[in-house]
Amino acid sequence: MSKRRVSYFYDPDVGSYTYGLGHPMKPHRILMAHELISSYPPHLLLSHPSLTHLRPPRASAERMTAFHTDEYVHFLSRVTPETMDELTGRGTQFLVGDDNPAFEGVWEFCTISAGGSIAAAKRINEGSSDIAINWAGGLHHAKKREASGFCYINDIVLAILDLLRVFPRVLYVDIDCHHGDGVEEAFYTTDRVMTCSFHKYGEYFPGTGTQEDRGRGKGRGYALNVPLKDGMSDETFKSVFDPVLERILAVFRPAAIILQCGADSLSGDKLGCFNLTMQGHAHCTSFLRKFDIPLILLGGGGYTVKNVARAWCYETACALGVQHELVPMGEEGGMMPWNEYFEWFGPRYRLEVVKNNMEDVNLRIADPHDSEDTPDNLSPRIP
Ligand code: V1P
Ligand code: CA
Ligand code: ZN
Repeated sequence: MSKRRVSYFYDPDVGSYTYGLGHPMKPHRILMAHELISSYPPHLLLSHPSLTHLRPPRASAERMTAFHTDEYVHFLSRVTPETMDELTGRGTQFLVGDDNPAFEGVWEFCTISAGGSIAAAKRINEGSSDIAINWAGGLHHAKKREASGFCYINDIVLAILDLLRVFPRVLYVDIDCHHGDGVEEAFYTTDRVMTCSFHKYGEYFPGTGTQEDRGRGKGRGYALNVPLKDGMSDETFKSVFDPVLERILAVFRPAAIILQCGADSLSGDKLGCFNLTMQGHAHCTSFLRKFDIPLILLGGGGYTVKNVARAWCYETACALGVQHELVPMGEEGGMMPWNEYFEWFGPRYRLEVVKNNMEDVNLRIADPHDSEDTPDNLSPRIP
């Protein structure tokens, strides 16, 4: 496998923010992933000759208004837990419900997350990297004037807008268990960005992303949704992902790709309902890497934090093409070096996310008495 110049963006402050007690989103998982990456012999990952380890500049309010309204960005830059009620009109504007608390440092957290994705796009635009990674990004639900689903600033939309200054066509692929609604909506009417989200659909947040939603106007056919059911296995996922992406790459011919690697599609996730192993999830990174098209890897969801750290560490290795140094070829997992969070990875202390015995409902044979039970969702239409 040929070499790729990889940029890895990490801000050492990111893990210190907290959405609050009882909230499933834990920025600390990004620090855990970083510590795990750092625990491998340096020449393998962090000091690999093809990897540049960078601390991204924080995104400015002005950069954020490339997508978000001035009013919303101004609000976010000022809101604190104390001023929340007054600034949101008692919770009716900007931040809605318990999903998006005005936690201490929310603005700084947004500048770190967005700063990493903007810096990643810059490296790709300059041609100084083939793959750029920001595990603090991937916050795909944020809307133009509103936070949604734990996402305040849509770092992905900001990165795509930057890529469009240089590249004629950008592909966005989203393997988070949730629908990438914010990114889809932002580019719904353009033929320069194709969005493709794989997600659980049916009584599941945010409720959008049917196969029928395909884009509008000039953008018709440039939004693709693959609605899925519970228990998605590596084999079923690959059997859908590979042909869909092969076809998109052949027909749309993107000049740059963003892969949102939401880790809530892994087996055992606290909010997710799929059954992917670490390798099944990382297959998407390795698959897209093969095509030698500039690639940005972003984070996203992921609520069983030890597995998020495992997957993003392994996917950093996939970007470098050294994953078999961490997990021997054909094996389910590999030994994990001692690290700051070693005890979190017990009882096996291995770099692995194993599948469980849940049923893969995507494979259930269509029952003529149950209209919900059709295998249609496994054959998406591609323009
Ligand atoms: O289901 C909802 C809303 C709350 N109801 C009124 C509907 N929210 C979900 C949000 C999931 C966000 C996923 C984000 C991502 O795609 C990208 C980072 O992964 C939700 C859930 C849930 N089980 O779906 N919110 C919460 N759980 C929650 C639980 C405790 C405290 C705060 C939020
Ligand atoms: Ca998705
Ligand atoms: Zn998610």
